[in-house]
Amino acid sequence: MNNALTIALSKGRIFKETLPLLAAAGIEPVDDPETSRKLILDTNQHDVKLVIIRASDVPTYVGYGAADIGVAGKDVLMEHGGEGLYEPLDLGIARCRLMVAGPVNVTTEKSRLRIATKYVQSTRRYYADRQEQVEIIKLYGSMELAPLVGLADRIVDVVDTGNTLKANGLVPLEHIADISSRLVVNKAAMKMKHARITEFVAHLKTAVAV
Ligand code: PRT
Ligand code: MG
Repeated sequence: MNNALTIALSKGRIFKETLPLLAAAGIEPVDDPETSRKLILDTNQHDVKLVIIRASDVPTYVGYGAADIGVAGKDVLMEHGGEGLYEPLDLGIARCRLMVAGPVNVTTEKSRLRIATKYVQSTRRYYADRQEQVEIIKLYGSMELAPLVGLADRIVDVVDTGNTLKANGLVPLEHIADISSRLVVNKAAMKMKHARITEFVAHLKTAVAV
């Protein structure tokens, strides 16, 4: 029986904050993704591999079963929709807030605001719930620039310290959701490798609790 585990992670804050949790489950990567160019990292366990991918691709890899398990921000999961995924555990890491932000001291009288964001689905849902008509402009990054050059009236982005908003003359205006990273598991893998995955989840749950 194939009981090997492939775990999908993104570089940067998620990788860094997931490392101690993996260590609690007895898993330690052999290479550091920040210095290695490898996209598949071996670990101290011969049948556990880490695949290093873009944060927004994690639900796709896990949903299709190319990875059994992954770690993804709730912001990313809300956009993806969660098809083919279980979300058994809030890891409480990479915390931030999904917010509407805009320029200081600007009162917009427009009937239809333009909102720049990479979070199109969450933005659409947020304004639909409030029955506000907005025009959504999809961007892939540097959302803070959009209001500065007249591309949009507001942005929807994740905010941690708020320093990036501040540095660009923007302020947080409305809170949409609290965000943290979640463990996601492929639904078929959960059946096929049930004992192994439940044991792994239990180790992480204990590590998160401390
Ligand atoms: O970079 P890439 O395009 O590959 O993907 P990504 O930006 O989604 O990945 P990454 O690694 O930057 O973020 C992964 C996850 O971390 C996100 O999906 C969030 O769930 C979570 N997270 C937590 C954050 C932040 N905090 C955060 N501050 N993601 C992004 N940011 C950005 C923020 O938008 C701002 O531009 O970091 C910048 C600094 O934030 P401030 O508020 O501290 O200035
Ligand atoms: Mg980033």
